[in-house]
Amino acid sequence: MKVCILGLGYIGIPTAATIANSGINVIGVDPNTKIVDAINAGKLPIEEPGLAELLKSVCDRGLLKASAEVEPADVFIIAVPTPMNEEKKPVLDYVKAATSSVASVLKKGDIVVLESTSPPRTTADLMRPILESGGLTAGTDFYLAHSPERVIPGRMVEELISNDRVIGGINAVSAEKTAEFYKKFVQGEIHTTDATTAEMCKLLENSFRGVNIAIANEIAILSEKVGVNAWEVINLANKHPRVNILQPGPGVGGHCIAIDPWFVVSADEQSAPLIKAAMLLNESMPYRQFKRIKEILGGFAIGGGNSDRKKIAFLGAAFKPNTDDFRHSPVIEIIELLSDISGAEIAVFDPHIDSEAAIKGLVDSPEDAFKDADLVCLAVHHDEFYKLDYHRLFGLCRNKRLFDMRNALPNLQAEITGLDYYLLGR
Ligand code: SAJ
Repeated sequence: MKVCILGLGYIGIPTAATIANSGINVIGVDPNTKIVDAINAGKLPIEEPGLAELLKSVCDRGLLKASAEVEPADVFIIAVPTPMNEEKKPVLDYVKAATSSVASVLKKGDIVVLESTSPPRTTADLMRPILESGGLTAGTDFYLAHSPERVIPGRMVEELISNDRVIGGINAVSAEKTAEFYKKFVQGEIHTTDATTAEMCKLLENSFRGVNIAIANEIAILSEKVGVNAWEVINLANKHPRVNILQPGPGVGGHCIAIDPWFVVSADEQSAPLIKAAMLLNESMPYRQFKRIKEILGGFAIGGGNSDRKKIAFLGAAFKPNTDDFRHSPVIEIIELLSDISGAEIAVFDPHIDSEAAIKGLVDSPEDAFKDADLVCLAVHHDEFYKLDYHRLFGLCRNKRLFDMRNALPNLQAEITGLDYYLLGR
């Protein structure tokens, strides 16, 4: 058996390595030759625990190779990006291009699976005609399905095997054939359904999470007005056996929870007012933190002289803890607001992000961030940030102020003399 995976990103690479590790020959395809060369050299272009070792092992065993060109195979998995445009509409150009590549080498008996998170009816209405353009019929000559992934960055290698999978076929035999393939490397339960139900299932998983985070953020906004601690309110509410409210934060980043629910809204805006309102609320959080920072620092001298310029340090810029991924990071949005409007000096320290990354003010050490700072913002609760020597570091600041956006360091207010401690949600 040979498997061809189109799209070597945060999902394509772990999926290719996991399938190859089950003894199947895999070819990974990506137009980005830098990624192709890195994979063929057994080098991982992304950060993910355990994946570098797995990738090297399957490359050394000759089970995985990468190419810029699609090749004939028995199973094709499309795991290309499905971003959103400025109007919050899905962009399916990469799915169309990958599907056309597959159509050029498709033969009888092949299985084609879309893994990319896509609007409802993408598999049945967009992909099927492209794949049938060579004269083969989907569902009989070849099999077509959608199988969304649910892995969480940081646990991808483990979850790709252990998570249950939903597999939706354009007909029953497509679902069955695709399920048989996934059973070769998935230990979780396989749930079969139709392709559009599988698409909706994925979108609603992330919409549910987005709405849950939105209510946590709304509780934070309310708590700041009412004068209670949102983290305590939520913690106590969650003692109820049937309540599970997630955590507030400076915004929702990444390319999943920040985007997928908009695919539901774009399917029929009138039918999704709650999801739309939740997404807009989450998107308001970065600006709210920018305003809070301005309040804490008593406003900013717009373009003022050196004595007025404030230095603001950020601990973390990634979109979530313990990852190097800063795509759609709300912290980046806050930094851009500060840089554009306030003329503040910004320093950002994030141990997970490569020092060459295009982030304004990125510094190599916590000392460089804390030195002469007027305010330190704990923006991402990376594990490393629970172990810093804050007594020494705050001694480097011009003013000892901490804005804790993640309720990560509440104990510091009692431990560090003269520290002004501010908390998102209080
Ligand atoms: N966030 C909060 N509060 C929370 C949890 C998260 O503000 O309580 C923020 C995070 O800081 C981050 C964003 O939301 O900015 C997204 O975080 P996440 O923990 O949801 O991480 P993702 O987007 O990498 O993973 C989600 C997961 N979906 C669900 O849990 C339903 C994952 O299982 C999916 O595979 C992934 O989306 C995806 O690729 O769809």
